[in-house]
Amino acid sequence: MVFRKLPGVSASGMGLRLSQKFVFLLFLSGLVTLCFGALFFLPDSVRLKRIFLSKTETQPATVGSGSENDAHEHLKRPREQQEHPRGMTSAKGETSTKLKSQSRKPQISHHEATERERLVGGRAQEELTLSRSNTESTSEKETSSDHVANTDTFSYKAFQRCLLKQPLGREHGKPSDPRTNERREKVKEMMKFAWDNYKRYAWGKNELRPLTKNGHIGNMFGGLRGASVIDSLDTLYIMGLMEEYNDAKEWVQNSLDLNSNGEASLFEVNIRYVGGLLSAYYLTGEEVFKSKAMELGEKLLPAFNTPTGIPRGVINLGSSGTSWSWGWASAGSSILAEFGTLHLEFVHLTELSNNPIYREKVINIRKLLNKIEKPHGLYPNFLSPVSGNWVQHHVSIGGLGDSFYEYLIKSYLMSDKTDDDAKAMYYSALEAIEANLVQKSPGGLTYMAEWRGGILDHKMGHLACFSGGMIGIGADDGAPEKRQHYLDLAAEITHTCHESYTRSATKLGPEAFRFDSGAEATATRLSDRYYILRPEVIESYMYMWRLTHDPKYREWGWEAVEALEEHCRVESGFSGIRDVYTVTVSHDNMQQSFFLSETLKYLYLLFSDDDLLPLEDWVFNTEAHPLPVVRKSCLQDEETQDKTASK
Ligand code: DMJ
Repeated sequence: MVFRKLPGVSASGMGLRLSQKFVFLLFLSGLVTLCFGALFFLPDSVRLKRIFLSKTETQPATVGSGSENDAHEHLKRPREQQEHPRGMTSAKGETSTKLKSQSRKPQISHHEATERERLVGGRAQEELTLSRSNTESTSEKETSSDHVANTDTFSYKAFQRCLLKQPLGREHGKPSDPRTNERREKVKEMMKFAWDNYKRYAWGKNELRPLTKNGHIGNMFGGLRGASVIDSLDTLYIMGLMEEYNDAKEWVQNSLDLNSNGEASLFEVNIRYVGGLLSAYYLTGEEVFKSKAMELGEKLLPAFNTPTGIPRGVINLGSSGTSWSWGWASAGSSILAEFGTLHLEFVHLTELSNNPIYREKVINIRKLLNKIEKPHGLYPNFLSPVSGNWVQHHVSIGGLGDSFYEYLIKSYLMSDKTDDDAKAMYYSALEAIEANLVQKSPGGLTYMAEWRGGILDHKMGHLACFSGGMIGIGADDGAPEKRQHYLDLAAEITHTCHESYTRSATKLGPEAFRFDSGAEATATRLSDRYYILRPEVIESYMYMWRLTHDPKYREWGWEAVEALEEHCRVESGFSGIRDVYTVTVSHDNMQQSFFLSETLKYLYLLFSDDDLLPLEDWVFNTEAHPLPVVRKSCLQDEETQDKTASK
């Protein structure tokens, strides 16, 4: 019928001229291709897409899946019988063979170790659009036999014997000074209050909305739930809130469903969920945390299927394993603070599974970053996962860059000081930062500016305030002539961040503060005035206290407690505020999960003795989840002894 209306076309179509037939066929085939192509752009949940595409998409590598039993079953199968991970390709990394044997004798007995049975736990990227780009494969194909867990399972007992000290100290870090103890008890009460309200109004959701008394899910975790539960496990445990900890554990056992099919931030899932579960496992020895961490870790692997092995920021947690770059990131790039903040957790995934793949993925990232040319020795925030080149020359120690630097020094510390590449990269990055970004304000405040292709932006984000603590913990391993200098620099930065708090009406710090147009550590833009219960300033107080025992850090921490109580505590939890410069506060109705995981934990540690989670044994991931130092040779010795004894 349609044809009849076209000039020169007969009703039957049989009378079409050859050229017209050709054009028509061309049009038809174009249409079919377009329809098929459109399937790729449908959400994974659409049935049509699953029918047409399910067989061809990438599958994650196998370590075991589903339940712990499944995982163990898988590990028992001989290598050649193991399923080939369909479509899974390797990063070009190589297994680190650098871990030197450095036997450090454990100072606690086996008995002491087992006796401590408990008493025995952002970036506002939500609601952002994602830009889809193709999931490429690395050229180097990985075979299943290259990356399977071997049958030696991790020995928790051997791990405990390799710790230098008891994780919770002799009296769970109780300070002898009664006033400090009272302050510590206050922080514990805040945690209980935050937790109880979360449990009452938002149980199983990701965060509590304390004003509207309901839960928030958001879209950062790809459909995973319970971010506040996972982020709280270790905080509850170290505070001795055992009833609450047991509720959290039970929730993980019975309700943490990892079979979601949504788009998640690789970074956020790693630091909160993987980090939180790993930490809970190492502190308690509960197998459920380990098996959930392993199951989740496996789901993150397809994000690394790019030509360079640099992962994309967003990953589908379902079987498709597709990954994307954030829509707001320049030209499909990956973000330094995201792909650079996987190392600690991934090393532990390898430790626990005996599967080298996790370590290889992050070593590959490290190698690429080490090799690539860096402007003035600096690491820009955006990198193409396709070409492996920088996409923009924006450098920041705050958002987008921050935890990459943190993970360099912490990787070194967590390796029992054997990871020399991490060490070298950290100290040369720090040198470049000092030479290019560290500034002194007219009023004498030391700060870290941001760098945009050589032009300085005299702004420091709240996020950048973690750097006081970072530079502090790295001071001792710097060149001998630089050690005191690093400690001084750490103290100066921490002082500046404290100033950003004291210069506000609420005594809480803004999201970003500036040092231009007459400003000194104050926000000059309305949009920078908010405080969302972030931990970084308090985190630096905690580290600086441990390093110097200067009482001012505990005083500053207490000022923050008072301000949080006065301005952020509401009837049903804690909330962020929209403007730190006015005491008639407007609340943002969100109790962030990192408030329970980081802010309150760091405060509690600040008022505890140093033997609660001693820094000789524990390294905190960027979400404040403690991960143990890996003492390779000690672990091997202990495991061999166990095997000999059991024969
Ligand atoms: C946390 O999720 C982590 O500390 C991360 O590194 C940065 N942002 C938040 C807290 O501010």
